[in-house]
Amino acid sequence: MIRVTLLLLVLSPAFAAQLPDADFVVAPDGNDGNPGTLEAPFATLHRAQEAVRGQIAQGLDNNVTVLIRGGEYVLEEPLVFGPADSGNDNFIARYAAYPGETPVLSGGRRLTGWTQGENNRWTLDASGAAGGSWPFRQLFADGERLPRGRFPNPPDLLRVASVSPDVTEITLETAPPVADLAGKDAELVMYQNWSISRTAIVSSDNNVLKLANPMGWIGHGDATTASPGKPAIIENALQFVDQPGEWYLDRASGLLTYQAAEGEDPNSKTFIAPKLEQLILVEGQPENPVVNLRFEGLTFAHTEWTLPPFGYQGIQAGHYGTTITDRTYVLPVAIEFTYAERCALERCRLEHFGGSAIGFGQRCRYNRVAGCILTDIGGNGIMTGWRGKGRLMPTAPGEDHYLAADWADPLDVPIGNEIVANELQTCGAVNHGCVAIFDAFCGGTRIAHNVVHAMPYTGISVGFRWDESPTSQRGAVIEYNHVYDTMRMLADGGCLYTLGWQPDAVIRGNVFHDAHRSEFAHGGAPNNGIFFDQGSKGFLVSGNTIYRCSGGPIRFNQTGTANMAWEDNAFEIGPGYATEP
Ligand SMILES: [Ca+2]
Repeated sequence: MIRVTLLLLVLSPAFAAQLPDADFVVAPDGNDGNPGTLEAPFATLHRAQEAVRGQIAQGLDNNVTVLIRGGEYVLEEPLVFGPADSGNDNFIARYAAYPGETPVLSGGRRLTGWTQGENNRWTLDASGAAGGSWPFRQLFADGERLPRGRFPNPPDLLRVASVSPDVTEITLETAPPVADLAGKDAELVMYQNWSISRTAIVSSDNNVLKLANPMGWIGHGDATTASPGKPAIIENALQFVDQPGEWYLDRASGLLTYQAAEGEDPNSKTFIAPKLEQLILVEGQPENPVVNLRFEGLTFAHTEWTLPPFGYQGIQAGHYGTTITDRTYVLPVAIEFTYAERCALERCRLEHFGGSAIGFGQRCRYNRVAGCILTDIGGNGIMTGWRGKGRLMPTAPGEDHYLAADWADPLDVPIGNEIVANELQTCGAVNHGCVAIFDAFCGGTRIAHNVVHAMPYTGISVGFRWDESPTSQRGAVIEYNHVYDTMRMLADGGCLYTLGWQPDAVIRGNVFHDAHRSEFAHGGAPNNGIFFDQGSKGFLVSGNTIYRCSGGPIRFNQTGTANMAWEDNAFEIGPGYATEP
């Protein structure tokens, strides 16, 4: 009986056409000249967006749904959704995977045509890739991130012997096997205490490297700046391509070199180099937000991240700058929301990104990320209070500009956004001082039921003001999350990290464990289940279980137990069990 029903479903086009609730359908083998039906689908999301706009312009009297068939959709440029693409108070504009299928929206380009050389080294002319040559910094094969040619090979690291006063000349304890790295696009990567730095190497004389810019965020002492003893690696020289998986792009010629394993044929794999930095921008206007726009069941993949002109001098949690007195920046997000309300990403998969993944910026309210999987993200995973755009308060002369700045207009404070039941892993894959979930200068963000793991630094970071001064950050609810296997590489963090005064904030029912201490982390500060850093105040800490963290369950810096309310927690399990920090 069941078999007969299924056969009918498959064989009856009329019935099949009625089965999914769709106004428009997109398929990889569709055609934008088609009407966008199941039988004659569109080919591009851009065309579907135009069709949806037409319906919205006439006034929605129902939800409008685009169903996207399985397969790959290569985006030529980011998809931009504005007020003309908005649902309304009663109805939703929805872009969803066709039931049971996996559409992939990719910012990358396939690279094909490898030629075998000696010693399992293969080359490919990447200048012929669709859209021409571009200096990509990430490369993926069959769903795996491939490392740029690196010295030394993991797990080995270099160590800094000495640093010039202007921090542009680094002497290493060991010389790399190339006498002069001039003209090779090589980059020094340094593991600072809780951040990393990436700076172009101009030239070298054995173990003495001359850099294009000062190595670190200058003016904050040794913690974020190159100093003796710091671990480092050199990335991106052809001579360092000597391990299976390593690669090098000659930016001038477009020649890509890849080291295959014995017996591996790269022509049997799918190589993708990302071209776009962003995939989706949802951009409302202050008095005309984008509302009720939803993305469901989609896979977003392959974004590029470009090294800033002064290098990446990490400060904390995906923020970077040059010196403590100059302005600071935040990594771009692949999926960016500004002036958006009640929008959602549900059951989506986000993977292989160069920068950060999802950001909710100014005046984002009651939006939701639920049931999504984020993996292999170069920067932060999900950010509420992403301040890459929007007007921020001026800061006093001599202070760090923008880093700890609140929104200039109180109406811009993101309110009531939810991050629920997502799995986030391997964020910070490129810039290792990044976190899975970041929340700052927001009202009432709910971060609940998420699983966060395999992190190089902290899992969840809440608040971004380094003292007890009042800010818009209040009422965050961090509950029922499972955060573990954090602090694999860097120091001075934990499963949950907090800063500043956060009235009505709640940390409830979480399970935090295995915040490690990496063997090579530089700097003495330990790693914990919860690290309440400078000015942390106003939290109810209730019903949490925290165990097996290298620096103990709880740590305070420039705050203390009296600034929180505590009830019914278990700090350590087994013989170490305690109810108080
Ligand atoms: Ca190597």
